[in-house]
Amino acid sequence: MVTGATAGFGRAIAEKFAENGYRVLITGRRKERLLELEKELTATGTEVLSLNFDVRDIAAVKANVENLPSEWKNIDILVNNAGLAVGLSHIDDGDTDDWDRMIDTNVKGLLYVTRTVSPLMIAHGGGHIFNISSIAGKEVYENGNVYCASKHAVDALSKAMRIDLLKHGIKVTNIAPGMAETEFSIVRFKGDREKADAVYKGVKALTAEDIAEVIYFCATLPEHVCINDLTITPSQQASAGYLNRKV
Ligand code: NDP
Ligand code: 8X3
Repeated sequence: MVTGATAGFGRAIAEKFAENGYRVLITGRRKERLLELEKELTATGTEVLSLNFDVRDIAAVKANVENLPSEWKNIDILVNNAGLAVGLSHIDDGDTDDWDRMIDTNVKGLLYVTRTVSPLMIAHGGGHIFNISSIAGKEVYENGNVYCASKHAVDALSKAMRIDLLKHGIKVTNIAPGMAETEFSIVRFKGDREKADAVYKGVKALTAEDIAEVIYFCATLPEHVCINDLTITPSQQASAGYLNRKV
């Protein structure tokens, strides 16, 4: 099960697992994109189920997961990927609606999905949860305040989940990507493509496929091996603020 599979990492992760013969359950808010991906993946011969809901809506999360057909309830891998950054401003100047969107999606949405899916994993004797945090969950940078706080929360929740779910045989892997070119910056800059493109100027950024590759690797290691935490950056990035741009 991959949340936020209509774009970026989520889409690439769904494609990677589908091409390797996994049944995939994809979610997102944009129904047309979900149906388009469902069609694409189904054509490869894999079984796909798409669920159209907003992770911020606990009633919708519950209704969708609890009403899964029984043959889809044995979720063994959950990728908590749905998330976003909205806005980039100093704390004294931030838009509180943007803050709500980030906290509600990145933290509360991830919690709602985990709260609903983890009992299904426990019932089936184990599983593997991937939480997509960020380099922003390891460091903070100017203007990143609330987004960084939300991703630090994901980092903390990965550690907490690993402890709480240990006895149930559920592995938890925290993934902390650096700069990756997806729709992320377009969303952060509210549709301003010029600003979004400038983020990646002179850098060969990570691709969604790079992240999918890493997650697939972690998910297919032997049962007794759990990668707890991975920070992944482009070779031209040393930390959130240090980039060797070649322009
Ligand atoms: P994209 O904008 O390309 O994709 C984001 C996905 O999240 C979309 O499928 C979107 O689907 C989904 N999503 C957003 N809000 C919600 C919601 N409320 N309910 C359900 N789905 C939602 O960005 P990325 O692929 O880059 O981002 C994926 C994750 O990776 C995020 O958590 C992001 O914070 C994190 N990340 C990204 C990095 C980057 O540089 N790109 C680096 C580090 C971490 P829809 O709009 O259809 O609902
Ligand atoms: C996205 C990476 O550096 O823009 O999480 O916060 S960054």
